[in-house]
Amino acid sequence: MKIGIVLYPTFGGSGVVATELGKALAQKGHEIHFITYSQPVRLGSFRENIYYHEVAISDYPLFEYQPYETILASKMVDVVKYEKLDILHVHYAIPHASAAYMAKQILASQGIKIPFVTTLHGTDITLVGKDPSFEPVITFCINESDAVTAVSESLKKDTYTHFNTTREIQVIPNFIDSKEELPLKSLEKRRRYALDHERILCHISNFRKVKRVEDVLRIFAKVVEKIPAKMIFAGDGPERNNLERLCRDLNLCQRVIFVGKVSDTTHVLEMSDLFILPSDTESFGLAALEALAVGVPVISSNTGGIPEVNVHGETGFLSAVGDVVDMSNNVLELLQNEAKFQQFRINSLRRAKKFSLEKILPLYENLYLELIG
Ligand code: GMT
Repeated sequence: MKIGIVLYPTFGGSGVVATELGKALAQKGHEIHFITYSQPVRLGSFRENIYYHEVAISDYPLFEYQPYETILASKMVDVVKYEKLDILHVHYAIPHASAAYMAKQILASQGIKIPFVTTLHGTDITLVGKDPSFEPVITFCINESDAVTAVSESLKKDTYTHFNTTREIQVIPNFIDSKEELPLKSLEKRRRYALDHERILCHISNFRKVKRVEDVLRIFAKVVEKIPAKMIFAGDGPERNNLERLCRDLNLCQRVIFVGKVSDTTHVLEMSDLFILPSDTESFGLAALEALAVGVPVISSNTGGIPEVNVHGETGFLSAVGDVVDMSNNVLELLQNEAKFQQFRINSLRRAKKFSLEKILPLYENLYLELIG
């Protein structure tokens, strides 16, 4: 099949999922055309069957805000028409689904039929999408997409709660290239960040408010009262300054490392003992799945789709949002009981297999085939 994938090229989970999906489909012989405004971070260098079409934003002085959606829709029309695409798959509803709808109508007026799939990722529904300034357009696009998928049961439920739609939404969970065995922890790499007797906790995100990064630090502060440990923060975003300030206030700077944005999170995860994810809302928690896939148990909140990924008492622990005391106790419960910790590591690896690429990829392929007919 010739598939157009529209995505955000940044570090966000939806862009990562879309890029990895395209790469996996290309490896299976499909022709993939990524359409977005800059090279997706996870795309890497040249790959067979993969093409990238940049949506170039022109800077006309009349526009205080550049009409990205219009330029994107025009680009979609062009790519579908001249690359002879069979289907479009847009990740994150805003503004990709409405641009796809517009492109579809333009192409129909020229006698070209193209179905489009919209995958809902989370904040396009739970935070931004339900806002009255977006809601009518998102409702319309959900109803007009040829198929709609959501990355978790929880997100599907939220979509029905927040939008006036009864259309079918298929849950296709996010996926991971799962490993057979626990990776060996590289002592040499680890020693650059921690002493041998210290534990390493990590958090990876875009540091938006919804991630509650300050909770991560408060959990860590309680943990280091009891055991020697280091905290690695990977990623960057609007809350980083506040977080660094809190770090100084809590006198934790010697124990906390900010590595910034990393395109391959495995490097950080493989050095870590536990992953901390105390988010306010999370439709799935791709970062948690990435941790489980390298045998790193997860201490998280119990919000949204996280319980569909992290199993309480098996691959980590779940607590109410904001309950930093419970979360720090859970960290200590695992790190102070070596047998339990090792069992949780094995469970984590096993759990990640439920979301393996081999299981999830055919769900998308079958959906495309159904729509193309
Ligand atoms: O977490 C973010 O703010 C980024 C956002 C995105 O769309 O890039 O992530 C959402 O999609 C991910 C991939 O499906 C999910 O794993 C995240 O849980 C979801 N984020 C939220 O719901 C807050």
